[in-house]
Amino acid sequence: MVVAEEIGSPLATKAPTPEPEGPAFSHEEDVVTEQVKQTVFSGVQPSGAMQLGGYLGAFRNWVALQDDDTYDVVYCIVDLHAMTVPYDPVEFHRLRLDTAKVVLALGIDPTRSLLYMQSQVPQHAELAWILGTLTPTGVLNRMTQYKDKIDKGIPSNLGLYSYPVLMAADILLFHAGLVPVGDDQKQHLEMSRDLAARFNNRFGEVFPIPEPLIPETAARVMSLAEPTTKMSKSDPNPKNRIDLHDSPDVIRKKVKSAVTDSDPTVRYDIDAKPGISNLLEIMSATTGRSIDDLAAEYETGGYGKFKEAVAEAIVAELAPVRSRLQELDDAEVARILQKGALDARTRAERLQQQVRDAVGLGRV
Ligand code: AQP
Repeated sequence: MVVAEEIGSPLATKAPTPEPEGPAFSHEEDVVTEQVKQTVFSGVQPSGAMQLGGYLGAFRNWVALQDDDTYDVVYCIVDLHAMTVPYDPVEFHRLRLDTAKVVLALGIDPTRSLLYMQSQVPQHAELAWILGTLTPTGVLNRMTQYKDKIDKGIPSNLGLYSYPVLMAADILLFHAGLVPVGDDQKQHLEMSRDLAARFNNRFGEVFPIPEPLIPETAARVMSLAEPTTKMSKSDPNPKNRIDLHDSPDVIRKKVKSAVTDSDPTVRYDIDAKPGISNLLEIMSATTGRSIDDLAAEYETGGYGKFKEAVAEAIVAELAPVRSRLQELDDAEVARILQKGALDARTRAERLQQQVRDAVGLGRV
């Protein structure tokens, strides 16, 4: 994981100076430019309404990296991943568009970021197949997210089992060197690094070894009602999370009912006070103030006053996203995605040809 100075977001940790990795391709004109930028890749599943955990763990960094012109940024709605758990096709269609809309409302600007839908770029699936031939099943058997989902009763299937291989393909397809993600994706990222190295060892240097970019604060935001489990958009209880669509009043109600403990002191102690520690992390990430500073201010004032302050910090942080969401219309979002898919396919095809040549699948 890379850690260095800030890059615009109070959460962001920064990669070392980007290393040249060959020419960068402009996704707008499909021409080779002289500029050498490090590629950033990240994705979000359209598996539910986007939530505060993903926002603090990953999406704020998406925007910070876009706004830093040292980087060439590629963001993807990873809809193929979302098909690995049971879903309703009609609802899924709506969620795919809604997820893209929220990504745009976060501040992702399609003139500066390549934004597209994974299923519209078939090279993702092709590279996943090739990487799958390099993946020992023993490695997949150790993936905790797969085991957690099976333990929750999600039916096992090959797609869910090989999810991290497709994720590695997503990252490596555009030769990404930096991947902004939350802490829950650490193990999958490690596997992407391993697969890049295996590929390079076997077929020659093609892929950079990607680094995760994980924030120091709020890297794993916990559920409000069950603070020992991760806040998740597919959690069936909506009170467990703050959705990025939630109104200020709903946010206030959810924070007010967040589970805490019976000792009314506000202090950071993950084991003894997981609920309060989670709220402290959220407030620190949304205000930019340190946890120690916040704990000192709210230590003796009671939980009610502290929760009110946490809710107001979240409301203020999400206000710009909320107002941009109201301005975007579906037709404009669809147009952006169509253009993004076209640019992504062109760029992916060029890079994927290097992979085909390396593995012996070159043109005949
Ligand atoms: N609670 C969280 N804290 C910090 N980061 C988080 N992320 C998700 N939840 C938290 C990060 O958000 C990015 C997008 O994640 P995703 O939607 O593609 O998949 P996920 O990690 O599986 O997120 P969810 O909300 O838990 O989705 P479901 O419920 O569908 O499994 C990732 O970078 C993730 O780390």
